[in-house]
Amino acid sequence: MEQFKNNVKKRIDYLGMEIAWMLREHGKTVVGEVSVKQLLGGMRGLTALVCNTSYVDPYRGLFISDYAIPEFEDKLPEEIFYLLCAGKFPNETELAELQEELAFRAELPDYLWTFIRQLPRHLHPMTMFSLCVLALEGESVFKQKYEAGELGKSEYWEYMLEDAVSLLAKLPALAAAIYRIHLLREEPMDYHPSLDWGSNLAHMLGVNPELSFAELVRLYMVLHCDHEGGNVSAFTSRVVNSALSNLYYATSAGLNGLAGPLHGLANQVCLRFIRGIHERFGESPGTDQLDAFVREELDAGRVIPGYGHAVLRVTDPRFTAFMEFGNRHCPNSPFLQTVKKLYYVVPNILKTYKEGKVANPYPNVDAISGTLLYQFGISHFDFYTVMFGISRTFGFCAQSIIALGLNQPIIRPKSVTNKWLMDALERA
Ligand code: FAM
Repeated sequence: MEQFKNNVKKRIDYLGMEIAWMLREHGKTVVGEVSVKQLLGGMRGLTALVCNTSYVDPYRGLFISDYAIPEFEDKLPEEIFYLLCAGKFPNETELAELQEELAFRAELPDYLWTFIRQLPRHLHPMTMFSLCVLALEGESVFKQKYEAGELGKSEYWEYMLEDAVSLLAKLPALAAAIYRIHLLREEPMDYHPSLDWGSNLAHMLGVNPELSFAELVRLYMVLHCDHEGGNVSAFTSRVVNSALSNLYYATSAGLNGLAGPLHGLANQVCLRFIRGIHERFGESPGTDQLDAFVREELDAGRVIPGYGHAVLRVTDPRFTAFMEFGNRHCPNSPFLQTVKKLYYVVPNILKTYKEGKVANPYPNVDAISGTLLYQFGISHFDFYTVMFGISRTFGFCAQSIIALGLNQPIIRPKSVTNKWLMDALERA
């Protein structure tokens, strides 16, 4: 992995130079302020982190380096990992080097197979997935070297990268094993050495041999890979890693955040939502029926899954990319048709709901991703967030590799009490 490491090192050196300049010239310059509302409101809109792997523009969506979604949506997941870490796409030989390494490390250790088979069946697949990543923790080369006192601070990132490639390499076999053994109750499929990482995942899931399914899995992995640093899962993973907990600990922690219904679980909730609509109105509901249904949900105090976002203020470009895929590959799917009708109905309702309090009435990625997985044969909804988690692990890993390369310290903001805050406000 020499070329990969060299390219990541170049990026870290470049970012490090920028940071040195900012600290030298502007270490005490104030670039923002915090309101009481932000302090009490989940830090929404507060600029408090630097994350160099990706950026979310409220109106244009996800950027990785300077590339917007239409410029990278046709790439392989391993190319995206390269871009997240090195800030550039790999050339042919660089890609081949990384793919060879991923293939070399893809096999699961025997103890993990035993662990997977013994997992209680009632656990949610996200719980299984997170537990399995944690169970691999002993594989961490970073941990072994650190404990042996063999690591200088400047080498931390290199061993994070080693661990990242080993972990990512194993995810297709690991996730597919959970799906097949526990949800399908079938035997796992063998890894296919001639296939790339994403095609192997599609192949090992074993639900749909069509090329278009591999294409969907590839797109799914690319679109979910990272979404800057402040979302629940990425931030959690980074905070855990900032204590020098290795990437297995950090990834498992991030996955646990992703498992929440306001975050990654929304894709599974969305599909149940659409199925609920079909059960009630049939597979071709009218827009007036959908309008009434959505209003009922809101009146019952429930959120409309797949709509809204903490940062985005337009339709999520990841939603649009999936919609284009759906239009090409399954335009007549009743689920896709209902997603489209909801897109027509929901924003108009959310715009005026709670006196216009909903900051973004438009769909996010979760409003459609599950629909496509379902259409292509992944019929167990509980697995959808695992798919999200496999992909998001690329981002968790890249963020920590870069942060440690830049010697970022342990994350530890200061919290205060109501009393402290009220005293401060009285003095202001
Ligand atoms: N349905 C109903 N109410 C909503 C809503 C929705 N889809 N989105 C926002 N609101 C409400 C929200 O609950 C809040 O009400 P209260 O002040 O009474 O608590 C109000 O509108 C203002 O919230 P906001 O500022 O617009 O959004 P937040 O930044 O607080 O929250 C989300 C963002 C994503 C948690 C929120 O929009 C939501 O709950 N959406 C539905 C769940 C979902 O789709 N999550 C997936 C997000 C996705 F991008 C991801 O992480 N994978």
